[in-house]
Amino acid sequence: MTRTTQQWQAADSAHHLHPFTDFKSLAAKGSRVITRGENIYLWDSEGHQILDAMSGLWCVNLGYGRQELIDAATHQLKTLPFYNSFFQTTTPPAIELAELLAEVTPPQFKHVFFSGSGSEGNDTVVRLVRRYWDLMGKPKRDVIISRHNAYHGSTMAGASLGGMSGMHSQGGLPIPGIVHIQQPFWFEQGQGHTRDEFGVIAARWLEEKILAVGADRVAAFIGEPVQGAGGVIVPPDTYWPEIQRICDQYGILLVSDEVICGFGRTGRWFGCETFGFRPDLMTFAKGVTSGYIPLGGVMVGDRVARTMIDKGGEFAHGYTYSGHPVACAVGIASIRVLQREGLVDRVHDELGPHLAWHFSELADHPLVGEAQTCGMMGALQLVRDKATNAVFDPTLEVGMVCRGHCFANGLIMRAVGDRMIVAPPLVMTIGQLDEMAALIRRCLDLTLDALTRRGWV
Ligand code: PXG
Repeated sequence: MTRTTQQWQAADSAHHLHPFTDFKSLAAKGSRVITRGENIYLWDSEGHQILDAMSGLWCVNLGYGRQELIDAATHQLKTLPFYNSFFQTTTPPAIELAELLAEVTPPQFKHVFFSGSGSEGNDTVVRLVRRYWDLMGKPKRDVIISRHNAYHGSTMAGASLGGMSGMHSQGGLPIPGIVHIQQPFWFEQGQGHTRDEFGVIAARWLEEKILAVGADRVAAFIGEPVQGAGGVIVPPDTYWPEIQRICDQYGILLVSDEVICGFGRTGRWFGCETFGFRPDLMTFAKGVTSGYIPLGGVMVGDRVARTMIDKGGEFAHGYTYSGHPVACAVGIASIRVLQREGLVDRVHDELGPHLAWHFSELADHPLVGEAQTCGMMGALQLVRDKATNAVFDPTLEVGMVCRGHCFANGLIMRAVGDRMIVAPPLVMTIGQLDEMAALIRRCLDLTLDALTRRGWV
């Protein structure tokens, strides 16, 4: 059924509560209705074409309309649309995807526990970590350390692991046993040090927290290799190796949340490979199916898997959709496309460097104080005064002004505060990257004009 935009919007605001949304202000304004996607472009209900520089929500890494993924889902829907993996049963797609994940992940990973999303995957992480230490005879080791401005999902455990103050203030979070340290955000906290010096300083905050909590109480540390929703915060090269050293020294489990960084986004299969650390557990979602269907999970490294398998006893945890056959079939198809088209190497050798080059050019723009990229993700920090890196008053919401110009000019770019971020599909051509960079520059210029007119710069 075709409806006008206004009709869609009226029905939407009458019945649909959107995630992370002020329902009152959205109802007054009306949603943008996205009706179609092809390759890296979307179309809205007004017929506008939009370049999707966020890959949906960091997930449509292979672009829209991939026939291989559609065929895999269709075939599986016809053959067996659902069966569970409880009660000693399984299905061929779940087995084959588990096998394939063991092949493409680092060598310590031979086992996977499936979930339906990244948030659920991180709930599973909390359960696995605590079960592991119980089995090791150390049930008091139950504290998990995470970071402020981390994003690990929106379930009670996911939001607790995350470090978003706005989420913690609603609903009495974090849950007990989860504590946070500061993030490795050089622009905000490290100026005055070199990036490399700051990386070590930021990692040592973990050691300080371990000593404050008590080393015999700490179960695990969790982090995103690059913080995504927090604003594409690329840590200094020295950060993760020092985190690894500290986790090793205190025997703490290291968890890499690869929901955004996994499956090629950083130019290696997983972000931990780009940054040189060796996690015990790895959460994934999004890119595993290129976002075509919900699927997530946790890769369980030998240290934890062997303990759970060898010691035995039921792990009392699981979801109806753990190992959903249709989702797993799409996961298999999507990993096969990444392999067949050599997309991970292409991000590493060609697309990532080209994006980095564009961002280094954009760094000259008067509004840009810092430009960072890692593989196919990038951030532009907007500043009021380029010479001093003075930032804008946050209440001005300058990032939202810029995002408004992007929306109006056919570009989807996210604003996290005054940090403008992209995570484009991994299938982009060089020409499409050039087109995206030209749009970004135009939107920065329009933003500068608007801010100048308002007297804010
Ligand atoms: N971990 C990380 C690192 C994520 O980025 C999740 C876990 C949770 O995944 P699910 O599938 O439960 O949503 C995420 C999700 C944003 C934004 O505004 C980012 C995410 C989700 C929604 C919005 O950038 N990341």
